[in-house]
Amino acid sequence: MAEEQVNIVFEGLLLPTHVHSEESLRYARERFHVRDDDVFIVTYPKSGTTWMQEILPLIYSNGDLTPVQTIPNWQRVPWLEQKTGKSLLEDRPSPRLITTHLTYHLMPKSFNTSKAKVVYVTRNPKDALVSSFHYHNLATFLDNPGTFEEFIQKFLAGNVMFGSWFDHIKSWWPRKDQDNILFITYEDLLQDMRSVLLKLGEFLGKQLSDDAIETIVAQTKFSNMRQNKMSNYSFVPKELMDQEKTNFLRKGISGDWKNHFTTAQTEHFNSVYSQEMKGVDFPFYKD
Ligand code: PPS
Repeated sequence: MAEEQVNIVFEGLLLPTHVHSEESLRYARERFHVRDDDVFIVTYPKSGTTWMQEILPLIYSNGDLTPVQTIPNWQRVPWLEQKTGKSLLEDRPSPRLITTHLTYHLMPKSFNTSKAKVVYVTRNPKDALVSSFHYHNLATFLDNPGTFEEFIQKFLAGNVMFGSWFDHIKSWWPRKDQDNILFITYEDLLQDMRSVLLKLGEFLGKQLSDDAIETIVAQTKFSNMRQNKMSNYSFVPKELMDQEKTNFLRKGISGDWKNHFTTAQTEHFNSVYSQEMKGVDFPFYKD
């Protein structure tokens, strides 16, 4: 596919045309009506979206596996800004669980005046970059990432899908103390899922039984999610995602960047990171 067909540019952000259109983005921004009991999963791509799309429905079902075993993740917690957003979300009964990769400034206009909740999942940007690089090699509807070095340059300049990681986090992080926003890190999910579940339960007003917690911890383990056809994208035709090359649920670890970055690339990334995050009170991922 020619480059201009692969992406559209919306408000300065590159977005794959396979799942986004000017119309779907305008709908999300201008006409989508946010309800007070909506819950958004907000992520920069490759930061733990699919994981949270498994966790939240299980919290809402108090550990009943039916939703995650019978409904594909993109229908279970649909993406607001994608072409399917309107049809999947508009008439859905409350409480709606909604996914978005949008920056704060591009959220629906009605979001600001609502009490809707946001679970923001962030991940070490070097690991998100590595995950995205492999994803670009896997998904034929994304542009060619070039070499790893070229992809680092594009990522640091924000010339990748959904734009700059720095702009994304800097748009949401200043809202961290709002009652309706909870920040979770991918690394916390890996390290201590139980504690995160308790935090999420409290934030969402859902008291989870001990049995439910045990079930959710087991079901959301990488090895189990990799087997779950409703979450591992195995329904997507090989022409769009050739999972014989690499799996969508690829490694599921923290620190894989160390297997990819040279010393010079790490130093360069860290120096751009410190410049971009100067004056931002964000305690993670400094090196
Ligand atoms: S997307 O395309 O934006 O929706 O991708 P996203 O789901 O945000 O990120 C994909 C990465 O998350 C990893 N993942 C997990 N890691 C650990 N445990 C669980 N359960 C899990 N589920 C998803 C997935 O493997 C991708 O990371 P990498 O580093 O590529 O493995």
